[in-house]
Amino acid sequence: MKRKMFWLMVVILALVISACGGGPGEESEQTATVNADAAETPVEEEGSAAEAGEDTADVEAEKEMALASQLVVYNWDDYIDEELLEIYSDEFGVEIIYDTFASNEDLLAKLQAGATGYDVIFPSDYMVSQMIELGLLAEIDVNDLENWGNIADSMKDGPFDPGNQHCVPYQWGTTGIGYRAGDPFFEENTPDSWAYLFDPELLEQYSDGGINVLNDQRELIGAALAYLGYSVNDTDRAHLEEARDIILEAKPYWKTFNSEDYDDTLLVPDEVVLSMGWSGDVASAYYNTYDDELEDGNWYYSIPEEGGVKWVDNICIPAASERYETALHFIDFLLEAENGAAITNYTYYASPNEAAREFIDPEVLEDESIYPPDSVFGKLEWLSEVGDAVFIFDEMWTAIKG
Ligand code: N2P
Repeated sequence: MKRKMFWLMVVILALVISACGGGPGEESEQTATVNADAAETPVEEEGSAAEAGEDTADVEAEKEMALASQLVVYNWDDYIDEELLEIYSDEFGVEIIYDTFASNEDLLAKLQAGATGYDVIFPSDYMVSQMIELGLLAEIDVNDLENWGNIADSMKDGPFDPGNQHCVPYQWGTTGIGYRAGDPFFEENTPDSWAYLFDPELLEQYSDGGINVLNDQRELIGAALAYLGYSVNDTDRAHLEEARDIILEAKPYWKTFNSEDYDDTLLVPDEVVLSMGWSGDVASAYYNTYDDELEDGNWYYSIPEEGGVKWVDNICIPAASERYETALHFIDFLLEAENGAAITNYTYYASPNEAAREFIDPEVLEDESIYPPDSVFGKLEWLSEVGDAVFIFDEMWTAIKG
């Protein structure tokens, strides 16, 4: 399903490169690096639609006229059907500069380093609270969003952003283990425990085939904490050191730390036999290796019995954005039912958009690795902000990656 979009990505790439005047040398294949320079692009004046008068058509027209000519969107890798960006650009005449990040911490570091060019970002739950505290997010009023009613009530008003005063939910999912179904070892053994990532005795048996772990500190340390029987949000230094130590013991058995393109570059081409992974990325590897005759794909997903992480990613506007109205307009566009469905049909992550359900592929809605049953969902924890313990997590992570 993803491949058919290839031509489109070529078009978008051309668009992005031209927007960046040829682009800096550090551009990745599909995205352009956007930095503080983006803020130097002249921003068209944005006005309030309400000023236009009572007539709705006038208000609509005024809204469109008020849109900026460019919008800089910063998202997780491979996390939107890029055809939507093209549609938005064509329909509203807003050029979209699209860039991706690998983890919440990378996103935070970028904003803290003073990158002011970004207009729309997609942090996870715990990072939303952290960013609110740091004053990095603009406030929004969900009543300004025509499509806010499309979002399921159960996904509104999360504890990380009470009243959705800053962000709206984008996609949600879980963290678990992807494994190659046809591998002889996994035909006999289902990796239903984090031991498959951390126990050297088990690792000895299949690590030759290759193992990938997420290059994400809260996720990897969280998995180790869950394996040890602690909460994924534990902040006790001794427990975090224990987690660091089992990670360091297992690390020699791991081939890669990749949380960006691992589904396409490691799972689909069978470069590994097991990977810590996010639900939609593993589901994507499953559907992208699907064999019509066998009626099966190569990659299965398992949520370890010790439990782990469930998460929700959000769409927010950085406080430093100079294109607030346009960013809000784009967010509203993403909340349209058909667009919410297009995102899930592409990413294989679950949608918080209730109205989108009727447009989501039935196989996706029925797939329990994407929409887990309550019995599984209930034993998972949300990652929460850890306050000053963030420095202990950083310290452990430096030791792990060193
Ligand atoms: C998509 C990444 C999903 C984000 N490639 C996990 N929070």
